[in-house]
Amino acid sequence: MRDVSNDVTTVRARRRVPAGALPARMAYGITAACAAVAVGEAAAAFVRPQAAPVVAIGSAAIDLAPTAVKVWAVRSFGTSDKTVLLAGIHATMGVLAAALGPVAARRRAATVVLPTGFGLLGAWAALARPDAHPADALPSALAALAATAVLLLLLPHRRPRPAVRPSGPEPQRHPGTGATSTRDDPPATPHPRSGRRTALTAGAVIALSAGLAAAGRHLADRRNDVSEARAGLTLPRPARPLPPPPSRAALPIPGLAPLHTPAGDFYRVDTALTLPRIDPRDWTLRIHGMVDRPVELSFADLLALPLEELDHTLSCVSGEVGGPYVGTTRWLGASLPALLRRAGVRAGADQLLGRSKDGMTIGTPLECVLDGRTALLVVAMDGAPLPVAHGFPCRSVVPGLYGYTSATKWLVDLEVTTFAARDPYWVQRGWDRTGEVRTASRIDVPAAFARVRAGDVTVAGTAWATHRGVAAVELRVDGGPWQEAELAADAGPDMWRQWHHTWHAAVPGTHRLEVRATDATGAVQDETRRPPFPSGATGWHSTVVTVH
Ligand SMILES: Nc1nc2c(c(=O)[nH]1)N[C@H]1C(S)=C(S)[C@@H](COP(=O)(O)O)O[C@H]1N2
Ligand SMILES: [Mo]
Repeated sequence: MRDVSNDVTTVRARRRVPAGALPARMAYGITAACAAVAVGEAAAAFVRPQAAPVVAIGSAAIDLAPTAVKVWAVRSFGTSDKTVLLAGIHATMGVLAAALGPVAARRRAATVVLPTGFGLLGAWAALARPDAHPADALPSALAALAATAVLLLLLPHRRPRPAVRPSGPEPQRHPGTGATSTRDDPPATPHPRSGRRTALTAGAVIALSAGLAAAGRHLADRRNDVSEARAGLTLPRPARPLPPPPSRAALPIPGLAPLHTPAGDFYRVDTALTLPRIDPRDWTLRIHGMVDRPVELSFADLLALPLEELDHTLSCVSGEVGGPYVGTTRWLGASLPALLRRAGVRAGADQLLGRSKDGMTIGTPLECVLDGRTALLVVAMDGAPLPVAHGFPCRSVVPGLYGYTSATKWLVDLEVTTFAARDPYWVQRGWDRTGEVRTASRIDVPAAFARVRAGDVTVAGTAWATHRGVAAVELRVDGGPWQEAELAADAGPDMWRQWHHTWHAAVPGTHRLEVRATDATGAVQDETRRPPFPSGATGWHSTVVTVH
């Protein structure tokens, strides 16, 4: 017969093995999470990058986030919003995994249940993507299996409890919390396995995971690399080349945003956590819906069409007054209205719905596309094929509208439809259907909070009322009378317009400069301060400078 007291001693002796067990178990939970993420990434390299569990969960979070959160994220983190989101997901997983370790050590079922929960969440998120296919669930499933396997490998195994509970001291309760201390309520009787050996195993798992994740990323990049295809593209010459803008459209004032934004500096706003990489040889565009003759184009077909150039200022509805989400470039593309005429738009249609490779939908009022403005299926900006981040190989551009209602990147499908039948992505989230660009103006020089010497001070900036054009810009100091600024030469209504003004700054101290523009219809820029949601920010940009 077993000696009960002896048994207790054995248990006590074994309890010393996982000394500092809690931190170790937390670390093992995190190790399991690392393995899961790595396996998920590696598997996604074979399926597709968007199917990696963390990316899929992040994309779902972007789609589900309330508008207020999205606006806040764009405002607070700008173009780094996606990095911040992914970091947040990894951090959350780290915390959950650290909790998982100790729980799984106590409750064996947790080694299966919790990773399965994570796997189901990832699989659901991956399958909920608009362009999902069943294999997208695979990386999450394998990730969950990896987590379970690692937990089983690292955590102490529970042994059958002795039939008679040893009559040891009563478990102590921590004062106030009611929680029982782990020391007195051992969840599991660990194998007499050396803590050091387990730690080594965990280290090996982490090293393997890092290697696997790096290999997965490398493979995914190689499998999805379109840089060669992009570099190998020869752009046809435009059938209707645009003359260069008048030289006096660009003012030589240091600190003023250049008339044409270099492609590398062009703002980027989209919901894509992984950039869609489309080989132009695999690209097709379907034009269908309420048309007489649906059209399907290959990329070669597109390049064979007469291409046009357009100097145009693209801006984002999420931009704050005076903010940076605006840029000007020379686009090259095929005429969108010409293609729509070829397809034959049926009566009653009022929306052109663009769909991107990653399932984004952007709806443009059809009348804006067909009213004579230069609406393009763009293949190049700034003299080179579209960068991947800006929609390679093809995007739409319709002057006069914010990007979210006109500028579908990675465009693969155009449906002629009605607003009654379909709400595009942003409209479903409460944003305005039309997205007409509001008149805006910005002071670039002097920079905010600059210190300037008393005397003549150059004030300069830019103003845009895209597609209507800018007729006047005025400036005032400390709420005084409005003074007309001098406009640079007009480079067309679809472009922003630079302006400058000489301010006789006589009085030392802090001064507030304000700007407002008037568009070519004679409407003065709206003074009311409104946030970007739901139809674009309004209000006058102001800046504070100190004269000394
Ligand atoms: N596929 C896709 N296209 C998109 C978006 C997106 O999220 N996905 N964002 C739109 C928005 S809100 C803007 S302002 C412009 C920005 O274009 P850019 O990133 O080239 O500056 O792209 C538009 N096209
Ligand atoms: Mo936007």
